[in-house]
Amino acid sequence: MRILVTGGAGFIGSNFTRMALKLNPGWKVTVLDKLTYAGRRENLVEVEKDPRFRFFHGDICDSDAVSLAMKDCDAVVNFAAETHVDRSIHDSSSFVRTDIEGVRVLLEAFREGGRRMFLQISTDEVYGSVEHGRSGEADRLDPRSPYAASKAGGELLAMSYFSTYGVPVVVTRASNNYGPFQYPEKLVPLFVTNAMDGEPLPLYGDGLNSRDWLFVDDHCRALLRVLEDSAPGKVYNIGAGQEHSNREVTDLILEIAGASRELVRYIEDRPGHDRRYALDVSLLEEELGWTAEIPFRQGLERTVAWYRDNRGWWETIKSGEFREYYRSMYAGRLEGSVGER
Ligand code: NAD
Ligand code: TDX
Repeated sequence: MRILVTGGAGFIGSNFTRMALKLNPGWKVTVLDKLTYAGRRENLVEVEKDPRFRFFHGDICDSDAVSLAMKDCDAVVNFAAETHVDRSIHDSSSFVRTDIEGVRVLLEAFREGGRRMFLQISTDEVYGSVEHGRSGEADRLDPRSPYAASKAGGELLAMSYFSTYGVPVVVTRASNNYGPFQYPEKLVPLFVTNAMDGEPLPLYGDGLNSRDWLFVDDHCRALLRVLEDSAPGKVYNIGAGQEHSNREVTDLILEIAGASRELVRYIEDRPGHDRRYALDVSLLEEELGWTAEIPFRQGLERTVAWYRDNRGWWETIKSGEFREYYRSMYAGRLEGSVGER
């Protein structure tokens, strides 16, 4: 099988590419990536010399680039997206463009081919905030940030190609991922690297919003199961059932990294901040026999160890474009912040 992995130079896409090539000697992987601020060629250095791997630098909204990269591919796994909620609140234009229009361009090219599967990577954020219980695949979508709304648009468009043209689309909705190679704008890598540098850990609001944490390898294994055995038209939740408030995540990071609680700062909340996400993953477990294997503490220990061993990777990022992003996002709010409650 030759797979096109779009967004393969990002966090989950690069972990998936490495795992797919390692576990499937007969597979070939083509990556198409625009290399935005979040995409990095060095994330793929481990597979760079593998003859089964090839890389195209291009945009999923560019139909010529997409046709070229998709040539000879049996399946597409679309990770390519703008992915950070805070950035989408500041400016949603690139989110609508990549996360919806980009999906349309991919689907149009895919339709021509008689190919096996179009796997659209979506998110638990499409369900919106769930105060009680767990979201099931048939639940109503209620996206509440521009990021979540764009992702919902992308997956609904993909599913419409299944209903209308019989394109073999499958959608997966994963919970919050963490692990090696995550760009340090997201909670876990930001707090791990700030803790290592003795910088403040800026918790939004009361720090009691909670997420369902999934180690990236568990997510990638689930996606391989879906690629192998899912029927077209299916939607699967992917989560580990490991729910923790942001305060709990912060405490564990501080403990594992050996940093002081005095670094914790409570800052002004994210607008429209979803209180809780939690997924029912029984469909994936029952139909495809997948379960999450990595407990949260173990995954976080592996993550902290990776950031400790790969300081150069994140120091390069944090000294570039990121510096201005961080200043504009956090400087004012940190001025009015309070310490441990
Ligand atoms: P990321 O931001 O680390 O990587 C995104 C990648 O997409 C980057 O390599 C970037 O260069 C590329 N990209 C962006 N726009 C592009 C375009 N127009 N054309 C081609 N490439 C483009 O993201 P991630 O955390 O690895 O997320 C991957 C996918 O998984 C996304 O679709 C995201 O919505 C979804 N997801 C992420 C999480 C999470 O917790 N990180 C959870 C659920 C779902
Ligand atoms: O500085 C911070 N302080 C803070 O308290 C940051 C960056 C985050 N938070 C909070 C907000 C959330 O409650 O931590 C939680 C996690 O935040 P993010 O890492 O920004 O993730 P989230 O908004 O939950 O979205 C993530 O999971 C679903 C990914 O970014 C999405 O791409 C994915 O679809």
